[in-house]
Amino acid sequence: MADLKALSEAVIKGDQKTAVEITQAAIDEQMAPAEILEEGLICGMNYIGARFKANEVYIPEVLIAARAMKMAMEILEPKLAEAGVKPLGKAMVGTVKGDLHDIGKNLVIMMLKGAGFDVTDLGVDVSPETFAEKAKECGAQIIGLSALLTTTMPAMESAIKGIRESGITAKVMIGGAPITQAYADKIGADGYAPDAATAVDIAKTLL
Ligand code: B1M
Repeated sequence: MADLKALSEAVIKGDQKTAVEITQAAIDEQMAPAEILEEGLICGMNYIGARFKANEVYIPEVLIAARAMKMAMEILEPKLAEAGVKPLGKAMVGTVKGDLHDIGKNLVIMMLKGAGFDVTDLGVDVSPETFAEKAKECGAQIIGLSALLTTTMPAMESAIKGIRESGITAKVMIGGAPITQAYADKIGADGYAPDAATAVDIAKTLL
């Protein structure tokens, strides 16, 4: 049986090959994609995050762990998406201007896809204008904004302002490590989620 603890360890070590192999083995064994994600990949990345915060590992270690997680995600993502029976709604998600963190955003996207949402990934460093333009283009019902830096939190407020001024009626959901419900209320977001799993619940209530 595929060992999810070993998968976490492969992410922690930045061992792409093993991370992909165990993920594939778990998929082949019909393990639930959400379990592979939560107990294997997210668990490993959270550990690296805590050690980075404690200055026990540095940016290169974090980057190789993030790369291993991304490689494994590439094969897991279609399985998460397959779990959705039919699109629940249309969403688009991006990391706000000035912010290059995308691991959490990608998890939110994968979980939304897994829950059956049709999701457009806007990438990172997304300007308020781009959020508004793309929402019009793809007809998103939910626009997700992610920020990981206290310095990029204000870009969320600018994005919401730009979206509202463009007459777009889509609901805006925000999240990211420094974000709180109080901040979401302050800047006029329609929803806030502390993690990717809750993001799915909130997105469903916003439809
Ligand atoms: Co950066 N970084 N980083 N970093 N980094 C943090 C965020 C930091 C807390 C580390 C620290 O100092 N302790 C700190 C921010 C401090 C602050 O602002 N208060 C920090 C810093 C300072 C920086 C740089 C400025 C460092 C430097 O260059 N001096 C720089 C900034 C670059 C930039 O963006 N302009 C930088 C760079 C980097 C790397 C490139 C090395 C790398 C990013 C790789 C990548 O994303 N491709 C990196 C990483 C990996 C981290 C940490 C270690 C981990 C972040 C992560 O991926 N966590 C992070 C420390 C930490 O969090 N402990 C840190 C795992 C991920 C699953 O969690 O993204 O929180 P998270 O997402 C969660 C929830 O927040 C939520 O769901 C996700 C899953 O459950 N969520 C949403 C996220 N978005 C959501 C959206 C939603 C709903 C929920 O709705 C739409």
